[in-house]
Amino acid sequence: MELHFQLILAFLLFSECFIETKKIRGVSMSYRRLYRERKSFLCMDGSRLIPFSQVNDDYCDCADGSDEPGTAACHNGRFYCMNLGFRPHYIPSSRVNDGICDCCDGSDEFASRIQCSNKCRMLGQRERQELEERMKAVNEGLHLKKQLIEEGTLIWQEKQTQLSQLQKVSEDLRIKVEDYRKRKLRAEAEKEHLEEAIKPDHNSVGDQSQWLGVVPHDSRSRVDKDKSRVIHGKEQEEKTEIQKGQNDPVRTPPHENPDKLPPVIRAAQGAVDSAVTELQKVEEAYDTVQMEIRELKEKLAIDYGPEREFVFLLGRCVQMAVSEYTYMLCPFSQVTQKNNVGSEVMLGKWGGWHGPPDSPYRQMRYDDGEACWQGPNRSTVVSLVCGTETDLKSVKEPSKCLYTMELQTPAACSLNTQRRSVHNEL
Ligand code: MAN
Repeated sequence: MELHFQLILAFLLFSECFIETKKIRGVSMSYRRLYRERKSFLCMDGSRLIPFSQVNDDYCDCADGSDEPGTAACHNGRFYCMNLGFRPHYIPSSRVNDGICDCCDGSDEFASRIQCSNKCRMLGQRERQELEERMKAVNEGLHLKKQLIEEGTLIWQEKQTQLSQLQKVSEDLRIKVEDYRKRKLRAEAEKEHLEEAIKPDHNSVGDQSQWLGVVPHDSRSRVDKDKSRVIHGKEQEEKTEIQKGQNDPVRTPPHENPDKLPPVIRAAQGAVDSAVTELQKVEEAYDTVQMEIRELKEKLAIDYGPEREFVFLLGRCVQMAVSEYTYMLCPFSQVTQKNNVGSEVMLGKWGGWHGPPDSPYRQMRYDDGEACWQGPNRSTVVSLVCGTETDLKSVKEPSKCLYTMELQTPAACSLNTQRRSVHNEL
């Protein structure tokens, strides 16, 4: 009799347990208290109060599907996989008992034709191992980042020194340019003066258009009308030639025909020419230095991160081959795409940081690339991820002429990366 009683008690306890399990299947611990009420159940959206027996009875009573967490009855229901040893998560309750194991603990297939083995432990172990490796990589990345910051500081100082040197050179060249301009003006004035001095005497009769011939540089003051008549021999012939030329209606002006100029004018012209050449040279040098200063200032004005951890990327390029193209990213400069016959297309010029407001350095933007046929101008967004190497990880063209790249670099590692990794896991 006593045994009989004990059997009945055991059966009742088992049934109770079974009912409890059935009722609360597919519900997370935090929501379980809402399903403890035995008499009635209030739909989670508060829309209906139903008898508790209608919970998980395979009929959808609540509009939000909350009465059927453990069956596929509601189209919008969700089933909670506890996945002990791995990560708990929700699946749409339509997947319950559909013959596919969705929860790693197999709990979604409790009345299914298939048997799901519990893979949670194995998945958890694998994930923990991956996490450990990732954490190791982040730590190594953080260590490398320190070196990159030091490298960047040196590069930055070098650039600053370069700038002040260039500014000094530029100032010297500016003085030189002024000096050479004066030299040129002097040479021109001297030549003009000489030309004036030996110009044919238009007032004198007979000798009207004669050049006055060889006049020593320092004796030009002595040149006068009288001397213009004292011309002999070869010189006389020369002047006659010039005379002829001057009377010719389409004659070449004397300064464009240097061979026919009097030697003194020729010498003066030579002085002007060399002053012009010298001036051009220093002006060119000055312009080049100005351009270099402008470029350097532009580079120094770029934001290289809070610790200038990205300075080291200046002047470096990384590339990756994807199908028939080779993509090249030159940070803070441009992105290009070369096809297999060697023609190159520009996919964007440095356009600034593009990450979300709380972490702007997570993305770079390169805009205004070459025009795309029936599409926008090409542009590229580069996402920076923490890694122990500085290299491209992926290149994609998710929509026509809009490219995305993943650049891994220790410079992108931060304690936040570390926290994010942990947070995303278990
Ligand atoms: C080239 C490449 C492609 C791009 C097409 C658009 O083939 O730049 O990436 O999609 O042009 O016409």
